[in-house]
Amino acid sequence: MQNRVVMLADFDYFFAQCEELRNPAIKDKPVVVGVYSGRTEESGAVSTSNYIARKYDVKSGMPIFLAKRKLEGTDAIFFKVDHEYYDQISDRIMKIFRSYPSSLEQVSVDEAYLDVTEQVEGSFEKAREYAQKIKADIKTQVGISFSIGVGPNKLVAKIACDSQKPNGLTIVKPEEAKAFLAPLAVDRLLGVGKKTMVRMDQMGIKTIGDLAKYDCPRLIEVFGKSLGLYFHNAANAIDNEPVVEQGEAESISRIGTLKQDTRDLAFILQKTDELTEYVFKDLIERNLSFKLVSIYLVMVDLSSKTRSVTLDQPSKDKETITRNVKSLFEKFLGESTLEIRRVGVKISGFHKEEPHQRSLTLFFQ
Ligand code: DCP
Ligand code: CA
Ligand code: CA
Repeated sequence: MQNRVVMLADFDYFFAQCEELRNPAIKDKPVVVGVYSGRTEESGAVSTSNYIARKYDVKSGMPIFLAKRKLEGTDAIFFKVDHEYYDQISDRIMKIFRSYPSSLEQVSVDEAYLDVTEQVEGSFEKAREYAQKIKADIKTQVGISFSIGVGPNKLVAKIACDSQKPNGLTIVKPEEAKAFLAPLAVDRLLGVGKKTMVRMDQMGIKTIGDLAKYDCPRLIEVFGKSLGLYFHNAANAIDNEPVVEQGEAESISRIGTLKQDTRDLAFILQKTDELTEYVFKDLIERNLSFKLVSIYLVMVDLSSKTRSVTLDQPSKDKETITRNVKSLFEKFLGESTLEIRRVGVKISGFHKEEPHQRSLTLFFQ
């Protein structure tokens, strides 16, 4: 069997790069994009930042006030996340990816795998040119830069991509894959979290190379058959997962924080109406109808609850969402006495109206 050539493309500092794209003048300043909870000016967390801000040790997930402190005295610019805009940019890039005759698997808003084996006839040299062409095309057509990792499978492509950012192009040939992974810490492998890492450390396994050499039956004893085998294979750069387009999302949802904790229905519905707008927009774009409407709540004590209602008939209607969200909240408020902190709206149970629409569009592009 011919070896596969798999690429992972991961957009550079994505949300912040999108902001630079629409305000080119900020490109040489620290740029931070954050989610503001809306309670006070400063509360919230950093989603991402450009590489200039990263020099000041700003990191994703960090509280915004801390990022502000680290950037004190600079001309840093802070933005509120604008998912709608980032999704648009992402969709444009994914659409161009899909126009290349390779299989594509979008894994998140800023990441996709491409299997280009046939296009490059299994050659990693040709893969380099191919990757450069994709990068140049997107740069001219959309204006976004990204990093690409190329490897014999998804696992190696992903780690290759992470090893050189931003604007990286890292190629790991099949015969180099094991040696490429060997010196890296085990937690670079998907599925090795903190707990597993501690356990492996106790077993004398620190690097992926240590794991690759470790007795496989013993790994199975410790981690169970499927996980043990997965670890053994992954460490040996073996991964046969195909690149396949994911099915449509199974639900569409939005969550938001209320400006204050409350049990006031009108106040809550003001927020959920806003969330419903976004949910409904996604629904229209995907041309789906739904059969299930749910609400999600986080209470002041941080416990969370969901409530759902199944419709008699599939619906495509915004009013159906609004009406059911309202009655779910009315009912819920009658059952609980706690104040509510965060709320969410979700629709699911999708029916697709025209199942072939997408492949047809692809065909006629
Ligand atoms: N993101 C977020 N909160 C996090 C991590 C990420 O909201 N804790 C969002 C913002 C990022 C996007 O997801 O732009 C993609 O995440 P990545 O991990 O790929 O990070 P970036 O694209 O920002 O940077 P990099 O250049 O390191 O890929
Ligand atoms: Ca990224
Ligand atoms: Ca990413």
